[in-house]
Amino acid sequence: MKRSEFLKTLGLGALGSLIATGAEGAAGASGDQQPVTNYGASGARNQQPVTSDGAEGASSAMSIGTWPFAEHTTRAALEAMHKGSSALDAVELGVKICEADPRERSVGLGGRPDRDGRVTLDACIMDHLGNIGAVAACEQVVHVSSLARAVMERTPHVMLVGDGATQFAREQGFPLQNLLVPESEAEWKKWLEKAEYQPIPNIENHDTIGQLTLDAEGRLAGCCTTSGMAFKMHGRVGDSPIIGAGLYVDGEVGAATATGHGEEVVRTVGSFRVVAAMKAGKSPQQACEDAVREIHQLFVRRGKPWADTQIGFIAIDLKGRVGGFALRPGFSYAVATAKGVEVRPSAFLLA
Ligand code: SD4
Repeated sequence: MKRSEFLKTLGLGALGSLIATGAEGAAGASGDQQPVTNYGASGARNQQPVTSDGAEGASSAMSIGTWPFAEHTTRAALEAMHKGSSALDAVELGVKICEADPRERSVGLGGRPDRDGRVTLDACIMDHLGNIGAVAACEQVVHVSSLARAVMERTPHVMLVGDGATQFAREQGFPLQNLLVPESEAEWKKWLEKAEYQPIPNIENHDTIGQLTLDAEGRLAGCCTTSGMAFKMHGRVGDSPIIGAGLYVDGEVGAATATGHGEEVVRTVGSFRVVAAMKAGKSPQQACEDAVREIHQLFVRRGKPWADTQIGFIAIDLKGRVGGFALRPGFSYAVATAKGVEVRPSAFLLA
């Protein structure tokens, strides 16, 4: 199956067509694809932060999360905070819904396997005080977000990987189970037919959940959890469990999280970059846009193609302002406030 057809089968028809018409690889090293900030098909700036002045959210709980499935996870987090949960408890509760859902094939149970057919999960969690925990390349544990939190709260360390993470999970009473569902196994077997053994990022394989919460007491928290890039090399770790890359929270400023091609986000310490920009006075929206532009500029400087790549950031600040921005079309994120829950198509840099 051609890549463009594969994309279509995954519901990314427009992207498949784009690639089919030769857009794939058309830009990149030559730098002939100029960045144009896109705010929607009309070209109008249709992606505004929840408020431009930060009036909303200053004293009420809210949550944002990557991709449409965050509609449910942010709603759950918000409801939990309305009942008194802390931002940290709420963000964990939210992402666990996604981890437990076998239909979400990029997070937790049902996540797509690596090229050896093994489902390995990455996650990290951070609170407003700079407490952090992470697990990477962890097998057999559905709720790696909770395991990351256990690393944060019950060990002297900040990250456990591979067998060590699973061993810790066992010791802590986490149930161990097979995470490979038949649908993911079938997809992997299909992939094996061609088995392109290059670690090429497959934009069709995105969908990590990064979620951020702000509670009524002004505490921020964030969590990022994923099965990583589908059919990655065994042992590969992306940005999602790396504090500063896939997630960063500064309790005095704001928080950011990333999705997409993890290698590029690690290279640029993406989420920290977004929070640092907010600390320097940028709005969450401006900070996300700056980070994506800087990533794009680095692609150009390195002479690397970006046509096959997707990267998205979302951010929130202490005023309750939010932002989201992506390199390419197709990214969306959910925003849950007292006014309701809304899934927003993200603005993007390159058509
Ligand atoms: C990774 N950032 O492992 C993750 C994958 C992802 O949208 O977010 N895809 O690189």
